[in-house]
Amino acid sequence: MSSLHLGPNSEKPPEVKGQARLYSMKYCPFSHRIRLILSYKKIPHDIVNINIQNKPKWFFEIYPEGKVPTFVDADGKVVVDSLAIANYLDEKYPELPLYHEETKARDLELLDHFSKVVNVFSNCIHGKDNRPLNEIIAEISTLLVPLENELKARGNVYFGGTQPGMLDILMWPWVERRKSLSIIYEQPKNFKDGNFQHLMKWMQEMKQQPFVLENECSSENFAQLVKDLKRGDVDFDRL
Ligand SMILES: N[C@@H](CCC(=O)N[C@@H](CS)C(=O)NCC(=O)O)C(=O)O
Repeated sequence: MSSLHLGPNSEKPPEVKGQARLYSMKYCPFSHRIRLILSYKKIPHDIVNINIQNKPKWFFEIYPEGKVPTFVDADGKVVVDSLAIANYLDEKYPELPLYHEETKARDLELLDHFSKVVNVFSNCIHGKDNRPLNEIIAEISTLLVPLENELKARGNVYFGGTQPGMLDILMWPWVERRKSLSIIYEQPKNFKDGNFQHLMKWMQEMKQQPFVLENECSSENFAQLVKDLKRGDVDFDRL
């Protein structure tokens, strides 16, 4: 169950005894990572959405930095930051493990590498990158090369093998929002799909996973949110 985005006049929704809770924002890619894991592993939880432009006071009592995702486990333990929450959930719910012993260290290295893509993307959506879109796409493409090579070397559809794993899931929110860049920049993008055959196949397969479909965020809605944020007129519940 997911709520409207709660603001300063809201009251904290009562917790359901024995159930974990994710504080989230519908379009936040970091929160999206955790929603994907909760769905994939079928972990009982509820979702409370936060208006991150105008936060409720009670939310700072849970996490003084006031960021989402914030995960509050059934026993009251608070875990913040998407990678830390993801690792916490994977340890606590080891069914459908998201790492393999042999590839865990490399997965973490590649996740660290992928954070460079996340940074480029963040600069774009926060209006901090004035380069033409094709230059930005060229930089992202260069950053994707080690990921393409890794998929090829692993010889499976997913980084996780025959099923999606941690790297697949934690990268996905930005891949799913990829088309928003040309909408935000109002410029066509020139991404050379042919150089990324394994990633393209991976994307097609990921798209069809039920837990991915359940949590879909369209590039159009995301781009609209970014434009609304820029104008300073955002209604997280309108889209
Ligand atoms: N490193 C954090 C980033 C989380 C983050 O930046 N969340 C944004 C929403 S997408 C947020 O809460 N922004 C509100 C704020 O910074 O006050 C993570 O991986 O969870």
